[in-house]
Amino acid sequence: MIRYDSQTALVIVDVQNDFADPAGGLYVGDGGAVVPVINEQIAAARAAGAQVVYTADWHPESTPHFAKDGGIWPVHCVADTWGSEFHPDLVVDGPVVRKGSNGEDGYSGFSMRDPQTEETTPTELASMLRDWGVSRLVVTGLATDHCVKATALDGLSGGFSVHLLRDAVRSVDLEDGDGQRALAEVESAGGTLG
Ligand code: VGL
Ligand code: ZN
Repeated sequence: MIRYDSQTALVIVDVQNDFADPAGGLYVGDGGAVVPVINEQIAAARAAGAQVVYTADWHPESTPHFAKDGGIWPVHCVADTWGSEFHPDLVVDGPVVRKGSNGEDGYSGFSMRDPQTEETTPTELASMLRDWGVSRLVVTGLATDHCVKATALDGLSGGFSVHLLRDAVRSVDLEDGDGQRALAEVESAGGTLG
């Protein structure tokens, strides 16, 4: 069991229908399996006085993030659609950080990248965590090889310690092994896996 305390935040990355439901626009194989695992973690975190925060991929209808507009991804997580809603079984008990609403295509919960200028701007996540006095993150969600990885790596470079919960993540695996490589990258950047 993971240790939670008041200086720890459980970060739940993008557990949205488009990733977690087989009918979703960018279904991550077995994505829905993370939901009960994450719900247990939410209960444990709350019982120990830890913080719980969610990120949501949140795109306009057209964005260079999407293949139809010059990017690489099928349409997913368009703002205020079924696909951008959280999985219906996910317990939502904490603030939500939305990313991508202006067409940005960053993956991290901490920052957004303007695809035209490549300029990166922070989301409210880091300041929220600092206001709470959080120093340690437990990172979960979808997808291991994109938003989970980017959020974990940004957390580490932002000075947080990061624990990634293997049972509570799943990967897209555009290329075989992407998920495994992402875990290795997080570990070699100083994160722990468990
Ligand atoms: C994600 C691909 C595109 C993710 C978001 O949440 O991991 N992956 N947009
Ligand atoms: Zn996206």
